[in-house]
Amino acid sequence: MSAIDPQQVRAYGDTLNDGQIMLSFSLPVPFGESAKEAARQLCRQMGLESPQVYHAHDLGEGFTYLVVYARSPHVVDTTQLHVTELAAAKLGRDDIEALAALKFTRKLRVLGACTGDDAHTVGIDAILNVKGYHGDKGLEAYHCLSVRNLGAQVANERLLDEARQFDADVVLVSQIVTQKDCHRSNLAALIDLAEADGVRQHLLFICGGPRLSHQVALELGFDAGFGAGTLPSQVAGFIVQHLPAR
Ligand code: B12
Repeated sequence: MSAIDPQQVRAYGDTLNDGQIMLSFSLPVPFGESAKEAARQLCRQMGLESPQVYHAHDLGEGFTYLVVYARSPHVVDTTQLHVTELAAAKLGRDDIEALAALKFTRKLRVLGACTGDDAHTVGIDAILNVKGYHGDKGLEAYHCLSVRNLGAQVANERLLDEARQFDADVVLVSQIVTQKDCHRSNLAALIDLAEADGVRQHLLFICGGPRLSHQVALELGFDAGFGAGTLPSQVAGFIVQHLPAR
C-alpha cells in the first residue's frame, strides 16, 4: 500500500490514491442512453476522468437521476488548510452544570426556533428536547438552563419579540433548507434586525443546520454555528463557556 502524502491527498475509492469519486445529480434529459452520455460528458467537462454511469433512474417528465463514478486527477494540500473552529472545550453534562454553578446565579434562558419558511424541526428538537440526540441529553435536561422551543416557520420579528418577553440569554436558530441560499439571507436578516432593535450585544446568537459551519455563522454575524451531527452537550458547553458571568 502506498503511503499517504498530506500535501497531495487524493479521493479514495477502491485503493489508496486512486482518486475515485461518486457524484449524484439530475439532468433535464429523458431517461435513456442520451441522459447517460450527457452525464459522462458533463463529468469530463468537470475535469473528471473515465466517468461510468452506475445508476440511472427515470424521474418522469423528461428528467433523469444519475449516479456516476469517475476519477479526479486533483490533489489537495492538507498542510495548507485554513479552517475556523469553535473555541470551546468539549465538556460532559456534569462539567457543564458545575461550570454554570460557578459562573451564573440563575438559570440561563435559551430560546430556539426554526425560522423563515423552514419547517424542518427535527434538528432543533434534537438539540433542545430532553431526549436529545445519539444518547446525549438535550438542553431541557440541564438544570442550569431554562428552554423554550418555538417550533417551525418562526418569523425573525416574532423570534426577537419572544426573546424580549422571555428575557432570553441565548437565541438558537435552525436553518435546514438552503435552496437559493435562503438560509444565508434569513440568518443575516435576523442579525440586521437585532442590531436595529439594539439587542444584538445582549444576546448570544447561535445557528445550526447540516449545511452550516462555524465559519459561515461568523460571516453572517452570529456568535457560533454548528453543523451536521452536532450533540446537545457541544451547544450547552459553548453557551456556559462563552456567556459572560451573570
Ligand atoms: C424529514 C425531512 C422533511 C420533513 C420535515 C419534518 C420535520 N418536522 O422536521 C418534511 C417532509 C416536512 C420535509 C419537507 C421539505 N423538505 Co425535507 N427533508 C427531510 C430529511 C429527510 C431529514 C431531515 C432531518 O430530520 N434530519 C435529522 C436531523 C437530526 O438532522 P439535522 O436537521 O441535520 O440536525 C442536526 C444538525 O444539523 C444540527 N442542527 C440543526 N439545527 C440546529 C440548530 C442549532 C441552533 C444547532 C446548534 C444545531 C442544529 O443538530 C442536529 C443534531 O445533530 C432531509 C434529508 C436528509 N436526509 O437530511 C430532507 C431535506 C432537508 N428536505 C429538503 C427539501 C427540499 C424539502 C422541501 C422543500 C420539499 C418540497 N419540495 O416540498 C420541503 C420544505 C418544507 C419547509 N417549508 O421547510 C432538502 C433540502 C435541500 C436544500 N439543500 O435546501 C433535503 C436535504 C432533502 C434533499 N436531499 O433534497 N422534509
